[in-house]
Amino acid sequence: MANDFLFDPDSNALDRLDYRPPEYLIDETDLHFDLHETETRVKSKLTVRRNPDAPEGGPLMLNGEDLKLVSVKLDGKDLDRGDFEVTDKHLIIKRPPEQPFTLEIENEINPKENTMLSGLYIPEQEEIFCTQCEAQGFRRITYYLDRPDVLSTFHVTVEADKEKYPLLMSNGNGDPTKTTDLGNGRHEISWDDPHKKPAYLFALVAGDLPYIEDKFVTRSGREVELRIFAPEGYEDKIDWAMESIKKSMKWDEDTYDREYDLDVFHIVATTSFNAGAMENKGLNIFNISLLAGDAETATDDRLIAIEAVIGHEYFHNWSGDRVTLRDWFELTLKEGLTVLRDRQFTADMHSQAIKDIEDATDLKARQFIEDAGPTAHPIRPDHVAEFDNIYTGTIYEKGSHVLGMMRTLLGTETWREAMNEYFDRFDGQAVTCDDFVDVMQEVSGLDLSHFRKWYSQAGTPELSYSGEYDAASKTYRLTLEQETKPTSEQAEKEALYMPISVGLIGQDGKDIPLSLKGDTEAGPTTRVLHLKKDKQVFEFTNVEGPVVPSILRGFSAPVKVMTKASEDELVFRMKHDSDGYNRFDAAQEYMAKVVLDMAKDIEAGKEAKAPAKLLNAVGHVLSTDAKSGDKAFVAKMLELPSYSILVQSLEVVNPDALLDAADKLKEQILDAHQGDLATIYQATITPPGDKYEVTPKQVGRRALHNLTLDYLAADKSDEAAKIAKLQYDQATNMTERLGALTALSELDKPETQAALDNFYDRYKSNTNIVDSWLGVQARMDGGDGLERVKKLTEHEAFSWKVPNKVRSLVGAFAAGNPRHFHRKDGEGYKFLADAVIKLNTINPRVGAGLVKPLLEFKRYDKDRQELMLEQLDRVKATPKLDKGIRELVDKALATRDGATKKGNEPKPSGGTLAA
Ligand code: B3K
Ligand code: ZN
Repeated sequence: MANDFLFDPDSNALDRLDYRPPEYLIDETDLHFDLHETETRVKSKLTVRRNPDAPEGGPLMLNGEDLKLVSVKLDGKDLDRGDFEVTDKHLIIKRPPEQPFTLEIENEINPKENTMLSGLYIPEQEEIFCTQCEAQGFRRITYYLDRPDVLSTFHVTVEADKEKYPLLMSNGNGDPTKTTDLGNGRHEISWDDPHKKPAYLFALVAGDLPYIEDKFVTRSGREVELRIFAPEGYEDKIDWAMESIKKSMKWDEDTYDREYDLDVFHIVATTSFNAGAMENKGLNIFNISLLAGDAETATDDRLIAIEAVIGHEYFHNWSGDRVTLRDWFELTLKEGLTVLRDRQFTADMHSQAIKDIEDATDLKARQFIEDAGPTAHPIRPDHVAEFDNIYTGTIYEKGSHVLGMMRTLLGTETWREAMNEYFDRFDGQAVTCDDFVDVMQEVSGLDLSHFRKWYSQAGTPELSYSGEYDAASKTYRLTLEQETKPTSEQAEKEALYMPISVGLIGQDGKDIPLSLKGDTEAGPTTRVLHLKKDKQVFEFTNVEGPVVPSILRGFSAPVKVMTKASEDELVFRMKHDSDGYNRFDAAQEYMAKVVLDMAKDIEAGKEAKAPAKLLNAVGHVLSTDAKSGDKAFVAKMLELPSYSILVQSLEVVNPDALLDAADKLKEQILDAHQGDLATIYQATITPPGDKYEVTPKQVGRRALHNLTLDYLAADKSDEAAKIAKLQYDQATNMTERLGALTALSELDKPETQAALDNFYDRYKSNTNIVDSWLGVQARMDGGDGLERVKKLTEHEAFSWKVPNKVRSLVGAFAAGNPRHFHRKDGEGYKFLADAVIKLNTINPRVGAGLVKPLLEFKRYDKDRQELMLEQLDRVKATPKLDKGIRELVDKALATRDGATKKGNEPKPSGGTLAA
């Protein structure tokens, strides 16, 4: 099939290695939109020529889906019926001329009925037109070569009703208010984008949207008009977004030498959007949840996320737009890289240690699960049926960590130099991950051939270590071992090349300077070891006494540490590790061990008690760090490991026992440290008159305040409900108010429902806050959780057509309420399957995202497995099942009878801490 990847008829998947360059190129794309809600007319005029690099010259197969073709002309003449063919996927021009030609196509679309929110659509309850074209939405607008390696210059004219749609926008330079009146109640405007781009970066917006304006002057002096548009009622909540865009522009100049390249930068927010946001050239479109927010209406975490996503989409202007990708298999080229850039940005704006902790925790909770399950894929996958299915933790987050390792290997300065070379060399081109690594290799002079294996091998490498101290020779031999278990579609694994950052902590709690055998002088106290083989030994010299190893500092590689350190060692590292991430990790590891042990006791009908050693270690954090230290860090140290992390260490998960164990641990920590927790809670109250700021100091204070409240509420006492209610009533910001509401939601008290009702009444006009309200209730542990969620699907605040609502309620329930989702009667599973089946016709992209918790059936007992499989079978039997949902369900069902996952065997650490 010309112009398309080949289909494998058996798997219905596309193959990366079947890539062929396009046979035709489109130099100019002239689009005219005559916007009408149910009948929009699209006229396109394409300047087409044969691709000299692929001179086969077969038929021209333009992609098109859900389009009504009106006419097609070649070089100004109507094409004869016999010269073209229309299928449900293509418009085929059978015998295109050898010489360049123009193709004029007219077609009709129905934006109002477009509930898939892909292509041109009218969002539910909004009177605007907007678009989403990545990955393959442009073909739902008009017939086109809808592939990222066809780059074209776009000229776009938009015509619409003048009253209803005063602002008309597309990519490029211009002022959306300066339209031409057409005299018949309609008006129009033209947009020219000087930068060639693939169709997935096309955007169009029309509507009557309030906006704010500002300016940014780039470092070479270009003045850029910044405008942010939001639905009515949100225009006073986008100042933080405006600050964020200015910070992003400056940061990318300072850190990556990247300057903005148009005279305007527009951002539009909508309430119905499949993704978080989209990096369309010069016209980013955002999900309202990641754009609107201020102190009163968004939490600290949300504001930092808004800043990060604004940064992310802006950074795509270079890593994605100016240098784009050859095909969708290469998605991590732009996404992994842009996530790495936004992670650096957030760390620079706030705190490196907290960012390291959050990113590592997120990777473990989401991506490690993916790697261990039926949809495991490498960061550059080889077979994909639905490209929208690969917007995953693997391609985004793991991809960013792979690049982070490359940066570690190159060093900061060489990385910057190599990145500049990458952007310069490939500006205006569609390239691959191999092109990227070639540049890194060339500029650094390093041999990265082995490192490239990260792009093709799926699965989480498991890292083990053991140390041996020899007092006579004062040497410490550290053995590092790696192993990657087979993943669902890849049995054979090889050793990977990874930087392992280590330190050795002396008995006095201080890091020792590290010299490796052969060094002439003592090195720094943290060193990066290059692990390339299954097993390697590193010998440290001049080690004066026993040490405790601190391995994988700063989470230097996206791997799972398998070695189980002794409890004494964990406590020691909780107190002394100079690496923030590893100190936190020691606390997590210890708490995870305790929760898992307690869960076993609960299952065995025994009393579940946390060891005094852990309670004392927590006490140490509370009494020492909370007073002197960084509050954000203390809050992290006290966070219990999440359910999705805990399940990864279990052969068979018993959700109730696990959740009860975590509750009990919290209660016992409260019991042991009520005084300290209450003191810290009081000490972290916002001082009267304090001006709200998103600074590490304030954010840390509020995080610790909410966390201590959460502990204080662990005994479910009336007293705790009173404290939470008081915090709820007196809160001056959303962080504290939502923290209080969450604490109340975990208590079954009269205050609980009262606060929930009050919260809804107070904020019902703010769609984002209503999402938080749905989310809190979706996760509630007490009462009949499923019944509550079912009822909420009938609430005026809920709509199946709005992705944010579905995710906040149904998605949060399935992924964040294990007790009720995993009900023994299978009703939780049935509810989710019903939702997926419903969404199959409304918005299958959202349905595919929702189905994932069911794919995890292997982690549960036989009875639950059967119930989950029954629902997967039901989804599979849905008539006209979307190919994206089918791909995921098929992958899971293919592992139905396979062997169950191997348990993770703990290994001793070989730390030499004297007891
Ligand atoms: N590139 C978009 C995601 C598009 C999602 C398509 N299913 C946002 C981002 O990663 O920046
Ligand atoms: Zn992105």
